[in-house]
Amino acid sequence: MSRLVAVSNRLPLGDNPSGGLVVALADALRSSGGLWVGFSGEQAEEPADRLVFHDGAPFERASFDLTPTDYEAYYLGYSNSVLWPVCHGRPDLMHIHPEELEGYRRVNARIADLLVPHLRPDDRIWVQDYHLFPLAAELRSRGVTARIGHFLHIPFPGPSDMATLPNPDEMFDWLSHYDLLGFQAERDLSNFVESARQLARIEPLAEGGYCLNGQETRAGVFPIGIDTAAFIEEARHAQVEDRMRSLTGSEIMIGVDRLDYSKGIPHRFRAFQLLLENNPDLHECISFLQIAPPTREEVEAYRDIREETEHLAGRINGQFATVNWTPIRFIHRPLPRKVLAGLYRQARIGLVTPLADGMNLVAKEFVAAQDVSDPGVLILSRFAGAAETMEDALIINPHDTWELAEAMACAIRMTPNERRRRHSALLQGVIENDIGWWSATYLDALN
Ligand code: ADQ
Repeated sequence: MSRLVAVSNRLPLGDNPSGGLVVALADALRSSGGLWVGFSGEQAEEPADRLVFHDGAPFERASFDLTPTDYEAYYLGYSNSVLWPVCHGRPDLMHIHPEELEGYRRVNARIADLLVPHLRPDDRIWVQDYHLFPLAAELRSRGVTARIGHFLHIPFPGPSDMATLPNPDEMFDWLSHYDLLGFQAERDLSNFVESARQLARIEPLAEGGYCLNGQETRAGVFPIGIDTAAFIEEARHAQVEDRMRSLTGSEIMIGVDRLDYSKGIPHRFRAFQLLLENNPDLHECISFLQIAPPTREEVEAYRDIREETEHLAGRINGQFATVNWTPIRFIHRPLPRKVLAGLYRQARIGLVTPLADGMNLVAKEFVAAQDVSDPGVLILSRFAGAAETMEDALIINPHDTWELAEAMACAIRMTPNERRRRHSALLQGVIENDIGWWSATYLDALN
């Protein structure tokens, strides 16, 4: 079997890295004697001009540092202040700075320079996500002929959002150098084709093939999953922290997200407020636990969302709290996986209400963590990629506060039979399309 080379923005370091993508790639990398390359997370004024190799994993890992200027331009700038908002339908939050686009190009070119000496002609190279769109073009221009695939973890924009980028033409040129483009959902594949039809040159070929700007490529949908078996075990044995036990006096509704404007956290707070306004009988019977560690706080839009959510939670608690009951508990830090798994299992309702989301793994983790004899109910936004395959959730439009509040009430009152029927259908999908299935299916297609 030819060697797999994975490239992602961050290289998972530490002796025992966990997390879905790590598990998926680790399996595939281990069995092919593979190599994983990514950013170390360290900034240095004068980074080494070669990759630094790390021991401690059953495959090779190699990292590079970034200068503070490159980190700002490539990561905070073009990746997270241009591509992220545009791919999540928020071009109004985009900040275009030509020097940041230049930095994004420069970092991708540098990664190609660092990588080329370590490549073999029969490698399969798998590039992850929006930070690295130009990498295939950079590798090809250095003579690399190996197969190169890309997987996009976030949504692909439709033509009107795509047209707001400073460089839509260049984007399609970057994409055209991949042998395989992988998307999370059918929605993304059709956005890609429609955007390319309007903003570039694309002709369909046989079997998922396209001629994009004169280059042959293929595109397909590969919905990512979780390490379901491991998560089920984790939830079964979870020890919920003592200080969390006090919550169990009432039913718990849980939300778990990075604190990001795409996740629709204020929308769920407003719906919860409406639920409490319309259903005084539910006061003191239901608490909302929102776990949302801040991310990317150097970016202004992320500071704004933190302020907005804290303010809303404070207002709702002020309006409804009693001596015995705090309606919303808002935790701003990451929790260990096994604690999360236990909380999911205790919760009566899982709230996953993004305004846009590539897939959303929390929806799958919530389902995997439930006790099959008395499962909780998943409320899922139609704008999460997960909604395409998790039809037995209560599917809602997060912009419609009334509909969302109604779904919360319906979930609280749902009969055990109905909960079990929905959960068992959802669980089957989460088991069948797990993370191992995802990487195997993608790599099969790349082969
Ligand atoms: P994210 O935007 O990070 O991922 P998501 O898919 O929900 O979104 O994954 C988040 C992961 O972080 C989950 O495994 C979750 O358990 C964990 N997490 C979140 N909050 C946590 C907390 N407080 N403590 C501990 N862990 C926490 C991007 C895309 C998604 C896509 C994934 C994978 O935006 O749409 O599903 O990649 O492709």
